Amino acid sequence: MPDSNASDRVVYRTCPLCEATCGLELTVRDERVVRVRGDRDDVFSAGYLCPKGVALGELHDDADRLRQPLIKTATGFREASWDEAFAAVEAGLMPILARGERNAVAIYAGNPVSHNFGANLYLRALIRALATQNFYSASTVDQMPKHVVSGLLFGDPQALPVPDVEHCEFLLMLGANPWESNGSLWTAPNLPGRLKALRKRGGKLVVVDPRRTRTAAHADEHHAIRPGTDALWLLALARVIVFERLAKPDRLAKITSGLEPLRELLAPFTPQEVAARCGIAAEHTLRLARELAASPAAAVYARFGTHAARFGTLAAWATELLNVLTGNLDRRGGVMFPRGVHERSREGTGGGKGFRLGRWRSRVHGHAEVMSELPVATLADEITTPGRGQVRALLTIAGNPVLSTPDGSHLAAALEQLEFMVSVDIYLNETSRHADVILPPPSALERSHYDLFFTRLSIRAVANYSPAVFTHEGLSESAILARLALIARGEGAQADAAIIDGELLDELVQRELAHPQSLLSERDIEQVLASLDGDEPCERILDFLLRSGPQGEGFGRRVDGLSLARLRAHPHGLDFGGLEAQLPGLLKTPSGRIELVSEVVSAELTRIRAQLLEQPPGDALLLIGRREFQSNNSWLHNLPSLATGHASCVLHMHPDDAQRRGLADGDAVRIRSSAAEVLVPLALTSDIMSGVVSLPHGYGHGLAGTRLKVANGVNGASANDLTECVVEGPSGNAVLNGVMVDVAAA
Ligand SMILES: Nc1nc2c(c(=O)[nH]1)N[C@H]1C(S)=C(S)[C@@H](COP(=O)(O)OP(=O)(O)OC[C@H]3O[C@@H](n4cnc5c(=O)[nH]c(N)nc54)[C@H](O)[C@@H]3O)O[C@H]1N2
Ligand SMILES: Nc1nc2c(c(=O)[nH]1)N[C@H]1C(S)=C(S)[C@@H](COP(=O)(O)OP(=O)(O)OC[C@H]3O[C@@H](n4cnc5c(=O)[nH]c(N)nc54)[C@H](O)[C@@H]3O)O[C@H]1N2
Ligand code: SF4
Ligand SMILES: [Mo]
Repeated sequence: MPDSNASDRVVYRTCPLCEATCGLELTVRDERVVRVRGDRDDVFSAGYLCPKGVALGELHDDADRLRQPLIKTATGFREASWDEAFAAVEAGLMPILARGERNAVAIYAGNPVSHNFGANLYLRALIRALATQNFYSASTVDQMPKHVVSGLLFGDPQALPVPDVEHCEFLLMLGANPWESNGSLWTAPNLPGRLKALRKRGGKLVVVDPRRTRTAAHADEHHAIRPGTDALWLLALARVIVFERLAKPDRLAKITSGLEPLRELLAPFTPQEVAARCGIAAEHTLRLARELAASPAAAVYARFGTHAARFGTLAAWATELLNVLTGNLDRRGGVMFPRGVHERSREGTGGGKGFRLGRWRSRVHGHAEVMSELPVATLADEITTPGRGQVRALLTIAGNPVLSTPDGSHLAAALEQLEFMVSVDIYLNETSRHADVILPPPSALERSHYDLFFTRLSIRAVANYSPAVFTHEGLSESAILARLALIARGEGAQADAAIIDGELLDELVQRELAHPQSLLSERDIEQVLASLDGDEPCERILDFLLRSGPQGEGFGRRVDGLSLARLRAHPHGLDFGGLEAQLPGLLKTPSGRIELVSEVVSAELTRIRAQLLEQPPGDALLLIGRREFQSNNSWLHNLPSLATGHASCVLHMHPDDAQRRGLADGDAVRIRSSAAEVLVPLALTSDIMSGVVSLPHGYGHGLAGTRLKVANGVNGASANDLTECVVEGPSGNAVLNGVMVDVAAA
């Protein structure tokens, strides 16, 4: 810790790196961050942080982080002015757009977009300007099954219930490892602490995971499950509850349709039948089903490991089915819908248009559209397969699909076939090296921050705004996306980003005016707009959202209501309380009820019987992933404090499996899948179940033409060279866990 200094400046900000939204205290001296600590006064995180948050200063200072646009030339990239860069984008994009085939330009948006409110708000303008059906994002290598199920059941794919961990007494957790990941689709800083508290007050934590993870080690019970079989096992739990007449949906019964056919639908999934396929003995399944049903406040939570695997949608469905059958959906201590602080209350109607998928299909493989997206697993084939609608240009925004999406080397080769590519990214990395133009947004400390996205998934309605720590010479990310949108619309490289600012704000105004209890009726709209706070246009949009949201000051209606100004005055955040019951008001299904059984679900139940339940148990070696505490997908490996000093990218294997193959700890091994083969060191551990091996993703740096001095020296291969372009089912999510592999001495 540095000695304090009279010129030190202490600032508070929310960490934008993962979903936990920790409050940080940064000490700045001579325009450098000299210390990062957890902000003990933060209303939500109370001082908690992890090593990634500590590295934010290092990320800002990283000499390899891009500060100027880059344009590709015959001899490599050269630095360019912003005007030159946008002119190059216009020159590259217009000839393709002029051919009149709107699907010829694709967009891929990566995970950091969801941690960046400017990018989040303005991405919409870009998508709209291009009007392409080829929109892809990290959602289809992550959580799309969860959205599909919320869409089908509740009519709103964004209505994602989260465990009420503060009051829960029995938490059944599958395919999640919050001890390393800090939680996902479940915003709660210091989840390890909250889970310890759950157990301390007499609650029970049961973890289902092919590996004995750190989370599993802190649980009351751990059950190893064969990858890709969670849906089967969860269906067996539901069967026990239904057939033993333990279901008590209580008040949910009145607002749920589809309870009647369950007996028939679930009949084949007996604990005995599924046991050999899942690797969990029937006696445990029976007992856990009974315990789950008997608990007055239980939650079933399934995450990444179950979604990015075979039958991910069905696993997500069976998860919510259990929460409904036990009466724990929307109940204190069960799973509840976060309240949000800036979104105009969704309440009131209890019914709506519902959710549809498959409004269009991908050209080559016919995958269904979901939430206006196509599966990124199919992007490479959309680029390489000739024909009308072939993707000829790609814009990547905050994404590194070459390392993060399946069959990455196939995608990398496809990117070389594009006529034109633009990356909005802070690094010249494995993906952006393929771009013709790279546009670098400000660092995380050069922009203001508000969690537009994760407050929707939070166990408390918390609002926290952080101003930029450092000033920035270049363009904001929202301005970059606005300029791209204007180019796409044919308004030229010089067009003023303010056009898009005005349109986005106007859209919000119109939406508010259309609201039955509009806050703007009887208001002078010009005056309201002039009163919006914020140094940047995206901040004024944020102010509008805050002021019109459920906690908002309502444009003068509530003196103590929320606004950007009020948040500025509260650097440790404002807490508007915990989870509250929200049904049936939140439902947007056509019937106004929870629609448990749909055609999509019935078809998946038929498919899992044929393809899993009625097949002999598999004995192939299956590859799964592994997140580690200091990692963040593919992109923090250039920071010495996080990436060096430990060997991460090693293959974990059970000693019995190694013995059978004549392998020993530390051996160099060749992993082969149907997609490719890679070489990595082997580490033996009995923490992984036999028949399963694990390799972290996000490695495989060191590719020619990248500018990542530290990362390029980190050993490791890309797990996504091994994964295949296979999707799990109706959500189009890639199957990243449970990939069949062979392992042999290298
Ligand atoms: N095998 C396997 N594959 C996986 C996973 C797995 O567990 N196993 N996990 C999946 C999951 S959950 C996810 S979310 C995806 C992530 O997939 P992606 O989002 O495609 O990949 P990231 O590695 O997160 O890359 C983020 C990119 O954003 C850039 N970046 C960082 N901050 C900013 C910013 O503020 N603005 C802009 N414009 N760029 C920025 C980084 O330099 C990097 O290039 O990977 C998925 N892939
Ligand atoms: N340190 C760190 N934190 C992160 C990230 C990171 O890269 N590093 N990434 C962030 C992102 S983008 C996300 S989406 C979240 C994800 O956060 P989580 O949802 O918690 O996901 P993981 O940490 O990948 O844990 C998934 C677990 O599923 C297990 N698993 C694999 N296959 C199966 C299966 O078929 N069934 C079951 N039951 N389990 C299986 C794995 O062994 C692993 O322990 O983490 C976020 N936080
Ligand atoms: S847990 Fe997540 S939000 Fe908290 S400091 Fe670490 S990376 Fe940042
Ligand atoms: Mo993710």
